[in-house]
Amino acid sequence: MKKQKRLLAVHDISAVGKCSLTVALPILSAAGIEVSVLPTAVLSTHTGGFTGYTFHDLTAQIRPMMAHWASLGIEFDAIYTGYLGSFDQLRLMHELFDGFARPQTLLAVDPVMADNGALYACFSPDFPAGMADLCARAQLITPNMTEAALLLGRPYRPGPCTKEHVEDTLRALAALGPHSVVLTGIHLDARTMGAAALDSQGCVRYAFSPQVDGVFYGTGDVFASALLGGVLRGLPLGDALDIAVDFVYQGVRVTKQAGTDLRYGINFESNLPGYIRALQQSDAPAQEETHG
Ligand code: PXL
Repeated sequence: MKKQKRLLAVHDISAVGKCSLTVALPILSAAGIEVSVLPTAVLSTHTGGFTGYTFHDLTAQIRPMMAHWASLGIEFDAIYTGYLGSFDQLRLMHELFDGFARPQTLLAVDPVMADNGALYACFSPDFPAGMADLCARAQLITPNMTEAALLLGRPYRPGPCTKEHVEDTLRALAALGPHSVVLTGIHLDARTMGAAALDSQGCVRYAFSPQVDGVFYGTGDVFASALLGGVLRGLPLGDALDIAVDFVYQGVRVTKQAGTDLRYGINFESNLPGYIRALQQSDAPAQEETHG
């Protein structure tokens, strides 16, 4: 039996409205990854669509938790950061990487901070530059098109966009430092939605699904978690991309069909068995051999 990979997921806990940790935990667990958590804040709901939410910041807990793990010699095969609420938390992520990134540790940064052309209201205009410094240390980043524009200090161009624009953006993001870049929320035409990946060899891959109208909260977290599950199982980035795009699409499709309140997030749970099957079918033969 292969050694199980241990991942540290650094996100907030939004108690209601599936996103961040309440999404990362079940999806990465379904992928067979051991998930440890570093909660950055506790909110009664996520901040999109709900009003009057509570927010309890956990920044003061981060350094003591890291010190305890270091004292125990705890190691992680991957560190996956998502929504970070402040410059203090960005600085602490650098400390986390300094202390826990070994040469083989996968550092994945999802620079959650913006969508639909706008920075989330809770962030100051200089936050994207701080996030870009964290992205520079990652092996894999997963911005949407708005976050990509902010990381690069370029104007946001609403879609549909051209492949030239997508690939120029991918390469500019890779020039910041990460080995691999996955751009989400790409429309090349009005009927499809998808993502594009630039791998460490410089190859570009696209994956698309039909466009479903509506604002679907937490889909960025569902996507990044599903992608990372595939990458940590040893799949090529392009195969992990196909699986993650389809997984998000299936969740969005059944949620739209059900007609439920979209603020609660998408029903990804119904297709977790399909996600696991897709991962198993794509497992590299070389990896299978090591199981035997
Ligand atoms: O899904 C990203 C996210 C994570 N955490 C919180 C959020 C959001 C998006 O709105 O509000 C607290």
